[in-house]
Amino acid sequence: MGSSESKSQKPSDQPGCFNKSGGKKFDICLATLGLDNAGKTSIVLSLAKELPEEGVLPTVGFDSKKIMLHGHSVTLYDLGGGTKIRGIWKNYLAEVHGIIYVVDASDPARVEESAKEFKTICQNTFVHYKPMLILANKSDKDEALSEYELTERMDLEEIVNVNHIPTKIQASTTTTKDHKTLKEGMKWLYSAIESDWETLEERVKQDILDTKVQ
Ligand SMILES: Nc1nc2c(ncn2[C@@H]2O[C@H](COP(=O)(O)OP(=O)(O)OP(=O)(O)O)[C@@H](O)[C@H]2O)c(=O)[nH]1
Ligand SMILES: [Mg+2]
Repeated sequence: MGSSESKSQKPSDQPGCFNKSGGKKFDICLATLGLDNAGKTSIVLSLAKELPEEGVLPTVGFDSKKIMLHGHSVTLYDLGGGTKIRGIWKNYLAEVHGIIYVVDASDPARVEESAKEFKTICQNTFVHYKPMLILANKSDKDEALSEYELTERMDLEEIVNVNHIPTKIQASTTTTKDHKTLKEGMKWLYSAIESDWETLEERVKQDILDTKVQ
């Protein structure tokens, strides 16, 4: 199945919904960013339990998927990472509560390029104070850099600290059936968003208004 088949969906803004545990239901919106071939679509489809065995096609533009996480609705924006598409990333930053930044850890030759795009994203004011999960993807490959190596090579700590971005880096792979590493990363991202929900929700509403007056 090609990634272009999934339909675009925007988060619902219906108030007053409750999850199974009786708590208020969040409509979380996340953007998945990173260079082409990093594994973004594979990750989104893995989380949606829809990863086809035959693999995925490069994303041309924008796709999205809706999943349930801890009883909350999560819309995952899957943005193409090709050089001609990266320019659209910034158009989605205002409306997201958090970001998943995917790096192909098995491709050291492109780490510098990924670090450059990462820095540009982090410097965008719509991203400041929003939780960011960095996935060091393709960790199943022998040549994959470790979380520590990527942190050093991409100067991650300095960039996220300067821009006030709560961050976790997690080695991940879409090749295991249980998707344990992805679930671990998402657990952290969900907790970070949940613990700051009221502020993030207000912030996103304001950021969306700000984009309209710009
Ligand atoms: N070995 C391995 N390969 C992976 C993994 N995740 C994705 N891939 C492969 O990497 C290639 C690119 O994956 P995509 O999910 O299309 O990458 P993308 O980041 O969405 O790329 P664009 O849509 O072009 O931006 C595909 O051949 C995937 O099968 C992983 O964890 N391990
Ligand atoms: Mg893709």
